[in-house]
Amino acid sequence: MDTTVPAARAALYEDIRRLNLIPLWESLHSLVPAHPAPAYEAALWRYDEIAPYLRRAGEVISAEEAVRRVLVLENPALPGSASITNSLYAGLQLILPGEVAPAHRHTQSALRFIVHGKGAYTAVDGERTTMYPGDFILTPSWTWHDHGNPGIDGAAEPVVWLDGLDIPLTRFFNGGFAENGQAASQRVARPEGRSLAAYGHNMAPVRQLHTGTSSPIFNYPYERSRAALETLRRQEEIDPWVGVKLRYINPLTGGAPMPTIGACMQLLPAGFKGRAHRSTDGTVYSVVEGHGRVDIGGRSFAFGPRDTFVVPSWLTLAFDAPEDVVLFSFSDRPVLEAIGLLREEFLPE
Ligand code: GTQ
Repeated sequence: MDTTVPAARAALYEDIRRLNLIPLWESLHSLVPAHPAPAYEAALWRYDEIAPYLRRAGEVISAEEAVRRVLVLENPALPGSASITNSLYAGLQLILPGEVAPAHRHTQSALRFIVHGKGAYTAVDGERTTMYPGDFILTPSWTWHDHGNPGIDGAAEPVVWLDGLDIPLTRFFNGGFAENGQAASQRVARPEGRSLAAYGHNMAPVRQLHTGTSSPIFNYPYERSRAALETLRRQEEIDPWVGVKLRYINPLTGGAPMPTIGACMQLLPAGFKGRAHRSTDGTVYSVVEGHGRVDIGGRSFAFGPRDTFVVPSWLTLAFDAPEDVVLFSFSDRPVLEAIGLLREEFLPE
C-alpha cells in the first residue's frame, strides 16, 4: 500500500497555494451539494421581547438622525451580515408621531409589512399611502421614498413595520447605488389612492400605462387580502400543506410584485395541522393573527401576533394552528424561478 500519497497530496496543496490554486477534489462535495445546505438557520423573533428595545431606540435617536430607525433581524448563524437569509434583509422600523424619515432612493428593492399602529405613511414617487396593520407596501428599486407619521384625524401613535429588502442579493451582485433627496419629504405629486384606483380593480389605464419591472400598486391593503382569504376558506377545500394561501401579484404581468421579492398571505383555519413541505426559497414570515406552532427542520417554535420567523432553504416546514392564524411571508422566489432554481416538495402524511 502506498502511504506516501496523502503526504504527497498535502505537499502539492502547499506548493500550489502561493499561485492561488486549490484542488477541487477536496471540496467538490460541498461545492456541488446533493441538496441545498444553507449556511443560516431557522430563528424566531418575539415581538413582545423586541418592543421595549424599539421603544428605547425611539428615546436615544430620532428617525431624522437615524435616517431609518431600524433594529435589524440578523440571522444568528450569519453574524455581521445584516442578513436574515443569504439573500434577504429584514428589520423592524419605528416611526413616532410627528417624525419624518427623509427621502432617498436606492437600487435595493424594499417592502414594508405593517405590524403595529396606523397613521404613518410611505410616499413612493410622489404618492403617499397611509399605513394600517397588515398592509403590504412596496418601494421598488430606485423609487424615491420617505416615511412620516402625522396620524389620522389628529390622533397619532407609534407605528412599527417589518422592512424586507434584497440588500444581501444586491451586495452579492455589487449593484448598490443610493442617493439622498433634496428635501426631507418629497413633494406630493398625485393624490393618495391613485395607484390602487388605477390598477387595483382588475383594470388598467388605457393611456400612460405604468412601465418598469415592479407592480404599479404599492399598497395592498390588509382589509382586501384578509377578506379574500376569509371567502376562500368558506368555499374551498383547505390545502393540507399551506391552508388558504394567495400570492401578491403585479396586476400587469401576473408575476411577483418586485423582480427580486415575492410575497404571500395565508390563512390556517383553527384546528389546522399542516403536512410538511419545503422549497428552495428561504422565507421570512410575519405573524398577523393567531397563535400557533411551526416545525422547521425538526425544531419547534411557538408564535403569536407580530412575531417574525425565518425558514431556511430546503428545511421542512409544518404548521400547527389551534386557532385561526394569518401569516404574511416573503422570499427571493422570483429570482430562483427566473434562474431555474425553484424546487418545492410537498411531503405525504
Ligand atoms: O426605509 O428606506 O430597513 O433604505 C433598510 C434600508 C429600510 C428604508 C431599511 C432602507 C430602508
